[in-house]
Amino acid sequence: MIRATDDNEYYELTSPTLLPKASGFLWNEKMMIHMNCRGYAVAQFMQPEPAKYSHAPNLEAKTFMQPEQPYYAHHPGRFVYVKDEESGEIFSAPYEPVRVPTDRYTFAVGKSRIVWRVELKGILIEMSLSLPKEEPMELWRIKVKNLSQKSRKLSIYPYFTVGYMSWMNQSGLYREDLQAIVCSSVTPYQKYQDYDKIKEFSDKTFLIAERAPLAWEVNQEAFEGEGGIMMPSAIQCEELAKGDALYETPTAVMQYRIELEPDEEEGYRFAFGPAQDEEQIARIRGSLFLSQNAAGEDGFTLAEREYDAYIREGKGCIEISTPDRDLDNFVNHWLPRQMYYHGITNRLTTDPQTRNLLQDHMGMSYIKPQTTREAFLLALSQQNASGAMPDGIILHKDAELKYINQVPHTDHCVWLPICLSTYLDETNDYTILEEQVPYADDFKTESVYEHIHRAMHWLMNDRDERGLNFIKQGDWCDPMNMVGYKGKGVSGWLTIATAYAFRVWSEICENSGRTEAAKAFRMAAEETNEAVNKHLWDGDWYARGITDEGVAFGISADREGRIFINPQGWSMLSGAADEEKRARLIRAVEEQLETPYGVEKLAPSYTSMREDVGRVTQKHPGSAENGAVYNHAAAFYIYALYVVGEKDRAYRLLRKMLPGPSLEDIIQRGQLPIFIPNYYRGAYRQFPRTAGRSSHLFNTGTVPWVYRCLIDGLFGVQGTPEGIRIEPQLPSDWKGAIVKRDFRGARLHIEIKREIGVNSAEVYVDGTRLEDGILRDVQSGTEYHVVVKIPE
Ligand code: CEZ
Repeated sequence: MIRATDDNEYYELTSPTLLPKASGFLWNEKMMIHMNCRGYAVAQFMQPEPAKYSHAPNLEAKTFMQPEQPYYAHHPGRFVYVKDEESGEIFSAPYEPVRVPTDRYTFAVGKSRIVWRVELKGILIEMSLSLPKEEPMELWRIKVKNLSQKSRKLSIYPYFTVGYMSWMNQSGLYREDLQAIVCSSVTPYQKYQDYDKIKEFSDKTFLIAERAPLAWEVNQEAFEGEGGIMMPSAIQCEELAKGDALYETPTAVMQYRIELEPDEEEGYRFAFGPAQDEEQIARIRGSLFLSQNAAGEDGFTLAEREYDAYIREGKGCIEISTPDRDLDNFVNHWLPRQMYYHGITNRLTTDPQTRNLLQDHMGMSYIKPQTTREAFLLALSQQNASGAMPDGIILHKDAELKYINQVPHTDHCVWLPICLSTYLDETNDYTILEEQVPYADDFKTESVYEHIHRAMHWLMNDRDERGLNFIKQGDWCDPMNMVGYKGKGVSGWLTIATAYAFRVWSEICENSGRTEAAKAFRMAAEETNEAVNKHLWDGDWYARGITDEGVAFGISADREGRIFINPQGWSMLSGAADEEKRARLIRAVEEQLETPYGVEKLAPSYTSMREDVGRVTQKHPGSAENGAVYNHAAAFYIYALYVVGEKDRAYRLLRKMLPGPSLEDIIQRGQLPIFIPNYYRGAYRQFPRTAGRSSHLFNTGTVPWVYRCLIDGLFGVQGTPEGIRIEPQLPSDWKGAIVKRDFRGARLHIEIKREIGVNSAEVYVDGTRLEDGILRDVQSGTEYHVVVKIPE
């Protein structure tokens, strides 16, 4: 039902109904498309703000990508209707809109291509989607094959939804000269000042066909008629009516009539996407279909090939072979891809939240560290001289500051040293600290070191008399907006995270020869930890915060929101929790937050508004920050478990981030193991029926933290200023593992194996034992053979 192909290039699902929301996604420099297994699609392109060319059937709200997207009969999608001209039977691929049960069905999600193979009544329909590398458009191949013993007369109707484009102006027609359906619209606006921007928009949607269709329809209502979307009247007629749309909802459907002998097949290719004008559409057509290179390859094939190469650039720096094949597949093939997506697209926003930009680029340290460097320098150039980081980083001169970035959150500074440390571990590029960068509100230029120093001091000062950090309208938890809006409330998590940031910064100072500063920040971390223990320890775990009215929350006295995961994990990172506290809080987490699907963000989930905590309590219990298995928070906790050497607990939770291995688990999650979603439903103890359900949202800060769990924790191959420390933390029931690690231009082939008589890990490099497990002076271009013997 669900399996990786032998070459691990694709992940396949063989039923359209088992996991009806299963999906895959593709992206390029300008767009993203999220395709579900039944043919529904959500696509966005940047101009520079996200925009659509295939819209919902009614006026759509503009919002960031949302979890648990509902699908419905008229949801935007890409489909092929098929009519048997002899029997009159009608069905569709991949499954929607007609929903005729298939004889055979495969939804295959690849890294640079999504393919469906659908067999029905002796006909095979194969649909395949790829993208070019730069341009926002979809490249579709559709193949029809006669699998039956007799010749067949068919009409096939590729159907690309265009939807409700605009209330000001929308229309569409077939252009013979372009061999394309062209739909036009004007993005609605009201201020004349916006006209200059609007007039440059790609407000047209095209469907270019390589082969001239017999007929077409461009009018959604005329197409559906009384038959409706499942059995459109236009398809029941002999030929589509070649209609147009005049301030009517447009659509793009074409008809091809074919006769196929047994085993005979026909192929069609289409390009679907946004354009500014007809000249551009003509150019696109010319380059894709009407010209060839010296090798006889046309633009379409070349674009597919270039795209594949582009996606392959997003390689990680480890390749693993462990007793857990699903983990291997995910880590070797899909996890770096998801990190790369974040680093390249910035989640399709022009003003990513500062913490997101920094963490997404922390992930890029493992793939393209040069990009990380640039992102950090850009972020710091938008810092205020007070040390404060803004809520969003502007990536484009015309970017609009989004709603969430108009809400003051106080955590952005902590991410600077934390994310930078990963970049330094990977590259050892301490020269970044000396790079001169301006401030947003001051003419002076200072080094990156000074910038972060100021950020650390900002955190040190933005505190109350107890030494606890103010939360204002949120911290890492965006919707925790009413704890401190009156100016007094503090964040327990942020205070703990600040202690950790000081600790990390102190190490960076030490490594760059700044001993005094290192000492000062080590002390600052200790003092902060003391304040944390004095004011936030609740007996068995740490409180999440203290409200404007001085009420501690996330404590045992609370009926809902008694325990939050973030303060617990981070207290292990910051060093606030000593061994005894650690044991207690780990037990509390296991008893109250752990579920078969991972560890929940808080529990019990709030069932009604708590006005001194904020809108997080208004989210549906078990969804998102209100007690889901919010994977980003779960990853922090797992990382912390590795840092304190809790390898079995860490792995148990890490494994739960992936659907499976049992079919039952995969069905409950509803998702293929090709990305980690931002959450699985939680509130397991309150609503077990829905617990485990995937949000299907692949935008998440989880992935770089999972990669850190693998590099710094599980496989123990973290960079240091001297070289690389080899210190694996395999779960007890693994006999061994093999890891290929690319590091600063060198390649390490590491074999980890249990051996009788070994008491603690022994590391051998090319036969010689390393006493402290650190391989020094790693030479670029060299291959190292490493053996790690660990106790039986
Ligand atoms: O966004 C994420 C943020 O992008 O939520 C995280 C936060 O750390 C990330 O920076 C935890 O709060 O506004 C909301 O209520 C939502 O919670 C979104 O902000 C949330 C979405 O899941 C993002 O896609």
